[in-house]
Amino acid sequence: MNALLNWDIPFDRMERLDLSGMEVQAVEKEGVRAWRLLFTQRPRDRAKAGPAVQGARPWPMEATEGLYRAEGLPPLALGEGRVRFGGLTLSLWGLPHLEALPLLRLLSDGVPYPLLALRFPLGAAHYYGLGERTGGLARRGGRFWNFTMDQPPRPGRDPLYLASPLLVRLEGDEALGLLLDESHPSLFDLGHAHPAEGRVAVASPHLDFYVLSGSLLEVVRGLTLLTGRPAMPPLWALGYHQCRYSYADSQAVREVVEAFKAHDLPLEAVWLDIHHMEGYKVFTLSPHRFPDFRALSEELAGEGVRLVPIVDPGVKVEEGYRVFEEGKRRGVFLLDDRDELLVGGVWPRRAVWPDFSREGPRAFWAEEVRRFAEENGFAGIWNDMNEPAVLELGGAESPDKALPLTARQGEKSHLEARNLYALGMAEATYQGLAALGRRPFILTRSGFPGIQRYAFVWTGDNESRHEDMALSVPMLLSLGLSGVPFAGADVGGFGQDATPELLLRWTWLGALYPFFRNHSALGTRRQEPYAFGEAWTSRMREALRFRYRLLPYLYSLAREAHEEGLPLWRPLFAYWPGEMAAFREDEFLLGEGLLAAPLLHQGEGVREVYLPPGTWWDFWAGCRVAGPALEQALGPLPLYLKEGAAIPLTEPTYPTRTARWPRLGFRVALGPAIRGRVYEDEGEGFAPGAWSELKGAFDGKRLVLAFEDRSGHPREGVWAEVLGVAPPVKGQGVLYREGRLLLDLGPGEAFAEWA
Ligand code: MIG
Repeated sequence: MNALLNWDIPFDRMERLDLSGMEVQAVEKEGVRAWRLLFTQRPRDRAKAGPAVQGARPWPMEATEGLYRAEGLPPLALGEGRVRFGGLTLSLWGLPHLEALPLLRLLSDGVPYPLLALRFPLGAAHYYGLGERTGGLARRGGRFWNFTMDQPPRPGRDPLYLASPLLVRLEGDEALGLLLDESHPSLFDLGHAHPAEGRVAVASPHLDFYVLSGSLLEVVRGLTLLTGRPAMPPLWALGYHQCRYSYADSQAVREVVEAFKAHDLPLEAVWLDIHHMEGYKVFTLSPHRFPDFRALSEELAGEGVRLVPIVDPGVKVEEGYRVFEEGKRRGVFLLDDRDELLVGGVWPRRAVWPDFSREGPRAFWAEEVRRFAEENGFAGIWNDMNEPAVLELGGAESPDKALPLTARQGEKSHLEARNLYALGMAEATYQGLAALGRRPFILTRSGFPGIQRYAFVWTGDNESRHEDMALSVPMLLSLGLSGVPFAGADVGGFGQDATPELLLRWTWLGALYPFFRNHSALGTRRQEPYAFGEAWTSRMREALRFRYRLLPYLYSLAREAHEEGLPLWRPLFAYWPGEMAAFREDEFLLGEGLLAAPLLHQGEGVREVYLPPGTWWDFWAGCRVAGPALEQALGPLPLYLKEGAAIPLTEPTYPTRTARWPRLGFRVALGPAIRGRVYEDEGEGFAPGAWSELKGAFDGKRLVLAFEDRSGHPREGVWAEVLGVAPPVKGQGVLYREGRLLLDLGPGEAFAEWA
């Protein structure tokens, strides 16, 4: 373990700092406003920008006697050594420099950084965010590092692959976001050292942070605007993905594709893990394993199946290897503190790492990505080991699998730039893929706030256990609250052997993951959805087909994430912060209208479901439940529609083509006001799309629905479907069969009446 993460920060020996060095600014970005506070000790840091926040402009403000006001922003007070904003009162602390020195040597091999900290009473609030963590959604009582590390998500482990110095505080129905815009390693102690106090420490010469307030989802929306909106994914990214470490040759890839076809299972992409390379050289293909690569990729393209290769950042040191030679010539690689190429061991025994903090290396990488994807017909790129993870340094195991923190990255040390490594790599990869004229699709393991601008995130090396599946629920919720809406865990589990029961449950849960990919490790039992015989395969097929039925809804939520930064998965307390029972981590909302209560435990055939206040409709059975209530539910995936929700569905067809659904069916949950919408476009490229809207009302007797179709494309049919109602006595465009009421919205409007 690196000295850094063992390090007990001596908060008790810190001194309070004078706030006169603190600059306050109101900032605005696309309608979102926040306060920025910047504490600097060196004049040159006053012009500091980023690394996460981009494009926020100063907003007019007034300051009188420590009181800062700006239109549309709650006031901020600065005085008596404290900053007050909303319910939060912060003070600023520092470690006297002399005292800090020995510790700092430990921390960073002598890089002379002071240590700054914020302290605040925790009060009665709840705390969330901080990205990818194990242990659950609630952060109170814990201690969390931001230091990207190749560490699999096991209980008690921290930090993991992704760094996210972004905290959300919720008190009653008022939320507050605190974004520490510093890439240096930081620690968030939320009542671990002292039960009543929050402490944020950062080993940096400056302390730059933003605060904003609103409802929980408004705060998330604001934080994602400051750090950048999530990229709009191509439709196929939301379909089903099959991966394994590794499908190691053309034959293996063809077998998988054939098997999916033979079993009538949907498949968007087959993923190529590290064995596709020649000698672990990135941007190469093994001519022995894939002698006919172009033919393979064209053949697959004909079947609508894409290929996504892994691209690790470690570049093999080998004379004559173009990427290495050219990169060296252009000075793109990280240097050690003596200005020599920094060499370490990863899959290639000797490798060097591009410095993605600089523009030149990013442009170099973008060009490699573009060429590699174009020549081989790759649809997206998978970035792994981008913490970056290093297995060996100078003949020994490297501490925390990290590069030396004194390594040079342009003007910065690796200590300062490490947390941003994956962000820079994703930016370069995005540029490379965008040059092909399609919507880039990137999957990354590491990241920092802002990563959502370029990539989906997966939670790394979990294991085939029910506990790991259950853990994925709070992990994905937390990523969503931290601004990363597109995320998934390896379905079926990466390490260890999956059982068919586990795989089936996980495949149903995965059908709701923003990113749905089955992946498993070298040497584990095969776990493709057809791996356990026909009886299981047909049950897996149901889950996969359900995913495809849900695509119009998921795609519309993806658009909402892109436009507003809202996560696809939302905790119940985002809407019912006043309900104690809503603070749970085994249920979630997909969008606003669909509540999921997955079966997460081994052998579990029935589970208890908490339904928040209001009326809920069982998605499958159509019966109605009045909340708040505890319900018993049966598998495979208990789902409930919120009163008034209208969820766009389609018939499962695969592989996906465009995000225009000629046959569209809204599943409607009766309620006084009914609302639903669907976003449609090419599913690819950059041409504008359109939102079409369903609106309606139900007064207990009469249901009226109107559909405003703005898609501009021909439909074969638009229907609304209502379950669990008696046959109506009157209506227009209605059809009733076995408890199902169908309303034909083709003409634009329909109604039904009951006696
Ligand atoms: O464990 O490339 O998290 O998904 O299959 C070694 C091999 C490195 C870690 C990734 C995993 C991937 C594997 N990689």
